[in-house]
Amino acid sequence: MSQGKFITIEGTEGVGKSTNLAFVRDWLSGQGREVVVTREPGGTPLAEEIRSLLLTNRAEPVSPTAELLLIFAARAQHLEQVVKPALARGAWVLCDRFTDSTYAYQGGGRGFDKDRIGLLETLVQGDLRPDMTLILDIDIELGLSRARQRSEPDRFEGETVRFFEQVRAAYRDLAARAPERYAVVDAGQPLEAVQKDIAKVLERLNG
Ligand code: T5A
Repeated sequence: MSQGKFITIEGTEGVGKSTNLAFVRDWLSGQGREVVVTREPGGTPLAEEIRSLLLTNRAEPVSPTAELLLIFAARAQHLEQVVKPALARGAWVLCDRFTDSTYAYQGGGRGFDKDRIGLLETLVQGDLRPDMTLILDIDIELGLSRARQRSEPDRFEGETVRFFEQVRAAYRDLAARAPERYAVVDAGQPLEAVQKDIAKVLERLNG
């Protein structure tokens, strides 16, 4: 049985990850793949509890180091319980956010040094990295307005536009450094055009 592929979808708030995740899942299933859809932080009962700790608005300031460690604690659980077993049995894993979010939000947004994040990445993941990462890119104000129409802001969505500009710049930097792994799609377009572009990227992956 060959190992499955690990695909991640990334982007700033309200960029359309959930909407397009369903499109990618259906596209891959249509190719006869077993697809496991999951998300970070989360994906297992314990990791979902950590997610809610991270996203809940609270009066107590959250230490950026505590935030970073909680994210990697959830990731360790998710990898062992869901991602690795699925890949090992030949399924394709489609994950809403992964470690690129950590480089973008905790690195770009909070200012954590990339090398420190890299140490935790190696500790938790060993050499496991996504085979392909789709970055949905959007004007920050447009994404936030879409996200806010849908629900009340969580702890991250309450951050400043400047914070999200840094997150967006960090994603672009990741993509520029390893163009073979990343595909950046303009998510400010109408949904049909976004999905047309995503399908082109998936065709490449399939071939
Ligand atoms: N986080 C996470 C870290 O800081 N570090 C980490 O390592 C990790 C893993 C998780 C938070 O955790 C942080 C980052 C995040 O703040 P999340 O729920 O994964 O949060 O992320 P959000 O960005 O908050 O996800 P959302 O569910 O809010 O946004 P989506 O999934 O990007 O957007 P979606 O698909 O729900 O779309 C938003 C709205 O826009 C519409 C949709 O219908 C929907 O109403 N829409 C469009 N409208 C017009 N044109 C299009 N092209 C559209 N596409 C979607």
